[in-house]
Amino acid sequence: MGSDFADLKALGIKTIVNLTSDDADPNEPTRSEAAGMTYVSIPMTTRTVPTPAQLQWQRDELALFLHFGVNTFTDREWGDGTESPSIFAPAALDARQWARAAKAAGARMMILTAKHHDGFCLWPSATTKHTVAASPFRGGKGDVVREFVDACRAEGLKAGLYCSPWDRNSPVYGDSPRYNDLFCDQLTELLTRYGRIDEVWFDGANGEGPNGKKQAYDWPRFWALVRRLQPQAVMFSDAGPDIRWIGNERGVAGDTNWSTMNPDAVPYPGADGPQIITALQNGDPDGTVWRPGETDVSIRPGWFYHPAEDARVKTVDELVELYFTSVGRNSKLLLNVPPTRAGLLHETDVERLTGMRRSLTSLFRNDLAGNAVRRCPPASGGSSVCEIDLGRTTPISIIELSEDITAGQTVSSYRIEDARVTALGQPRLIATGTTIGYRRLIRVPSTTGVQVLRLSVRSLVPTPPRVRVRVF
Ligand code: FUL
Repeated sequence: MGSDFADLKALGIKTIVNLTSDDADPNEPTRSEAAGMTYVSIPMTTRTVPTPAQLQWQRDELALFLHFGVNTFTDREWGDGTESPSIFAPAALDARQWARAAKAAGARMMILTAKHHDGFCLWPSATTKHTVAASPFRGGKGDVVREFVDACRAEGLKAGLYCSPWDRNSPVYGDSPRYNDLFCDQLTELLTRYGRIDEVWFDGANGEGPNGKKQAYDWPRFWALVRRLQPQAVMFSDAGPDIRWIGNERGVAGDTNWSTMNPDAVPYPGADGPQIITALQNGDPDGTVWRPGETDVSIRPGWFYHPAEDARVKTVDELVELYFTSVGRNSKLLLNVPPTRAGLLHETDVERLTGMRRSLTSLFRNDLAGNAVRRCPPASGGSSVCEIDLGRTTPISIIELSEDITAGQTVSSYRIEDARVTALGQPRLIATGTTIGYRRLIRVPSTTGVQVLRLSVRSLVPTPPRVRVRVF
């Protein structure tokens, strides 16, 4: 031991941190000195864990995103803020139809673009005239946010709101303190008029105002306001604070995906650079905050509805694949389904959503490991090996692994083998990978059948994690 310390000292390392489990006081780090080194044992219970709201957010697995506004009527993706409110005229808007489609998809929440970059407010805001109140919708008496929230409640869904900080209509955008005041007023309206809101979604888009100056957002102020007005809501942005962006809009979470993050890795929403995208995709096993990744992707090429994309709606198989690359990689899927100019979800999109859920239900219908016999010899040093005996030889197509994330995320690698020894004297490798987290879905290429699976996991802490295994 003494010579190990000498090596470490030569490297300039003076403190050794060890994560302990049951052999230490569960709450207090212990310290000891040896050979001029400080040895700190941090109880495992100090590992970062999710808040109840983050846990629920993840367990919900799927939410629908609804991009709707003046862009729906101009056929654009980003409005420039000069659109006349008179163009906003959805003749058959029915938020209950959105909510029913969300339920049929198995989503537990919907998130609406209350304001996008064009600055048009889907609610009658007192902060600007650029709102639904100046549109023909419901004779100028309409409130899309109200109808949206009411529909969520009626169908038992949670409601979330996206309010873009970038506002290309506001004359005070770029005049930083004044715009920050206005933005806080808009958030206050959204978070006090409509009852409970469970997710507040921010992007980091940041342009110049009419004064030619770039707006400096006061993120700590925005976040503190949301926390005060809706303490149970999770806040999403590149920089959290509760939920992080997954780093792309293709629907693919990092194959290695830690829910913990180093908060300095992405200092503010909209920060850019390859190392930031890597941090968003993968998280950080040594991260000090719990900030799981949300995977946002659209069912169509664009975020807003464009008639020309009616034939380019993702297929059921593509949607199921997105579920595997998001939920199946320890993330949550936020699937955008944009309302049409009528104010309805397009029938093709609804049919695909329903088909996706039907397909997922059938894929996960029959857990072949439901009555399996598990043989898990005592494990040590953070590694464990379990054999799962399915009771008979059977073809399998999906293996699902889940950690008990209420205790944090600790598995850093896994390996699954067919325990039956082959002619070469080796077990056959089925899959190997890194993180598990809330849910890891592994597709197994067609097999001739397997009876006993051997699962080996390596953990960051000495106590072997509890990993649930399901087989389909
Ligand atoms: C981005 C926006 O610029 C896109 O228009 C879209 O709203 C996407 C979800 O977020 O930041």
